[in-house]
Amino acid sequence: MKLNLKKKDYYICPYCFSKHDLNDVSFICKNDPEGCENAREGIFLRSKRGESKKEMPDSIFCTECGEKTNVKICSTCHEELPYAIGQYDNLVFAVIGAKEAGKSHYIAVLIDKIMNEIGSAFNCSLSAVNDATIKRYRTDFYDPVFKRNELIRVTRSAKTDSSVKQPLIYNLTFTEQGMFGGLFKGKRISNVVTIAFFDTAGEDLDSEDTMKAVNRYIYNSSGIIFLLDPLQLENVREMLPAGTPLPEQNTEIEDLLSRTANLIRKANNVKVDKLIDIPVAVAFSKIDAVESLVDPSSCINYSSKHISKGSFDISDFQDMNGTMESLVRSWGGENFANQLNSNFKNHAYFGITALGCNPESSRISKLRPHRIEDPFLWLLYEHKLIKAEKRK
Ligand SMILES: Nc1nc2c(ncn2[C@@H]2O[C@H](COP(=O)(O)OP(=O)(O)OP(=O)(O)O)[C@@H](O)[C@H]2O)c(=O)[nH]1
Ligand SMILES: [Mg+2]
Ligand SMILES: [Zn+2]
Ligand SMILES: [Zn+2]
Repeated sequence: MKLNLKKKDYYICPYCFSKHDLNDVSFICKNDPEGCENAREGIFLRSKRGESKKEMPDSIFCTECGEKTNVKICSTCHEELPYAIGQYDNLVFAVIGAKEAGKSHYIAVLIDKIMNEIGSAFNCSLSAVNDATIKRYRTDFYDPVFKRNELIRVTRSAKTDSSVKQPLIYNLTFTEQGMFGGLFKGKRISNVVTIAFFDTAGEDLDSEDTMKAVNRYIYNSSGIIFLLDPLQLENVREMLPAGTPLPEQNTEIEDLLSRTANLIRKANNVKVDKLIDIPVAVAFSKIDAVESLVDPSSCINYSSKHISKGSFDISDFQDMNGTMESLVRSWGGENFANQLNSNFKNHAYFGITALGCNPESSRISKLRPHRIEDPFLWLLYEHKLIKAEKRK
């Protein structure tokens, strides 16, 4: 199967998540500031009007010094755009979930997994587009979990902590082996996808009129990973053995889902009788904590084979999706499942755990992530970025 990717005719800025026509881009001159006033003052250079909206200009000539510049910036927030923007695809995967659903730990472990295992299995590599991403991933995500075996602290509201507003931005570069007996020597780049992860604070999702960037992050996304803590489900709380430590109950899961759906409908003008076409991966986090409620022979307990096969394993995916959906319904999530059906065209259920253990007093005793890659790989598969293994 040839993977065929149709380039979009717009781009989403991975910093402010605004949507732009491809020609709606600015540049800055990177010439020696001594010799050019535009470079010295950081003047934004606009590309010529009248160009096709479907074409992003590669470069322009500085109006002051005449040098060519290819340093693109977003014309809304003026952040420097990743080099691949406009040439290839750019995707924003939104990770959302209520307070304490497990978003920060999920992102911490997923990025590591993509860098170390998904990369070699799927011929791709993940690289941060800027130093801010490298630094923030290290300090806020990697170091606590992998180096110090500590829990990540609660994500503070972006209203009080501005570093939260800085998304983690990566280029996922896919390479292909040379074909036709060495016509292309070695590997060549077949696609570059810019992926932004924005670790929101659960509390920023608690009201519909939350900050604009969070809203744009959701309604302009190309895929949503909706994390749910099974320990928030009423039936699960009752079924677990007495004495099991339970988190405080917070936002009802179907409230967050309906707010998300309403937000997307309003912003993208999707009528109530139409379904939203952003794929939604509903991922039950902390699946380790409900192990006693899951049949030991269930696929949930086995590792997925996507990575070892180097392709998306459809039969495993279908087993997981079906098993998880019926569990959700039997755990009292009937209404949630129905709402998901009546709002989103394309959705699937997953069961994952970032930690694989119940942390004791802020320490991660043994880090054992399980099935953490499944929802992400499903979204890549839905975007035709990776191939599937057919059901036999
Ligand atoms: N058993 C188990 N507990 C987990 C797992 N992941 C997270 N937790 C627990 O859930 C708590 C919240 O996880 P976070 O990743 O901080 O949740 P969040 O969604 O980022 O929360 P906010 O930042 O408040 O929105 C952690 O402090 C852990 O106690 C997991 O895989 N298994
Ligand atoms: Mg968090
Ligand atoms: Zn210049
Ligand atoms: Zn921007």
